[in-house]
Amino acid sequence: KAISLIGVPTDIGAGHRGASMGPEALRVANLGAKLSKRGLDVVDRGNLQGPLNPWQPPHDGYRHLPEVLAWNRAVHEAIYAELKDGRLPIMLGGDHCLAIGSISAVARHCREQGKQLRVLWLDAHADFNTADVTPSGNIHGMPVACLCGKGPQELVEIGGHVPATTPDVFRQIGIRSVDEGEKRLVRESRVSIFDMRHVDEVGMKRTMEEALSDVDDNTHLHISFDVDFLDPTIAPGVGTTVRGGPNYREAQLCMEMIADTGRVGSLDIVELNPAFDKKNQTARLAVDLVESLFGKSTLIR
Ligand code: DIR
Ligand code: MN
Ligand code: MN
Ligand code: MN
Repeated sequence: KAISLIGVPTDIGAGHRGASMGPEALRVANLGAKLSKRGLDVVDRGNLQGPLNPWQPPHDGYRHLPEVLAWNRAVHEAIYAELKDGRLPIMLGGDHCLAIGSISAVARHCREQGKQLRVLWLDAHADFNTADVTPSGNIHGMPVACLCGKGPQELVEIGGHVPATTPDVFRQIGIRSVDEGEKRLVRESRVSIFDMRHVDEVGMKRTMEEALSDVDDNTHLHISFDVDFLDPTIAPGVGTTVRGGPNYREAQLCMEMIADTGRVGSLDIVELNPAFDKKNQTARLAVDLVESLFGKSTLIR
């Protein structure tokens, strides 16, 4: 399988500066070489370009909306072009607002190809805020809502088709921080959430069996991997840590079970923030987990 790495060096949607350094941290942790070693044909396309972070307060409930739009337009075009070329894009973020561009591109591709789209949203947060309920105005807390048609018109329309996706394509795993007003929105949207209480009660194995239960031969799996999904004791290099996330073994099992489906079609690695990290350990952990997502196992390959 041919893989394209696409760096998107921006923290435009985040509440802390530094996710803009994520793409280079993943390269320094040898992401490309480790995937090549697994027999994959990997090309690093370099970085997309976009506006600098002006670090302004919110306007009408959104921080940096014009800049978020510019970056996401670039992401949409780049990811769509790779998929059209038959390649598997890995977006190296950057903050999670960029999933609006990447997933709208994947959804457009799936519509054209008649594929069933499933998005595995690995995150501590539901990212379902809107301007009315956001506590921060940070658009990295809003991508799932935007993709489902709840958000500023420019962002909601980014892939041409409105809404880009519907809530039923999402399977959210690892969730343990949902804001006050966001709780009602996720309940009303009926997006499928396997929160940390669920993982505690039934274990990661059954959680993943449930989350992957309707994956079939016609499914395109998109993985949106917010690194704050992981417990902060193993992954300190993110801006918004939330205690009580999956440990190393649970995260490995999650990735291995996704790999076993053989249906991974695209991936975002987002919210990695080297300014909070120590010796790039969180980037190295993310690379280790992505190797498992692409089939690395203890006894076979
Ligand atoms: C919080 C933080 N829910 C917000 N969100 C995220 O500001 O909307 N942090 N996604 O990574
Ligand atoms: Mn997120
Ligand atoms: Mn998060
Ligand atoms: Mn943040």
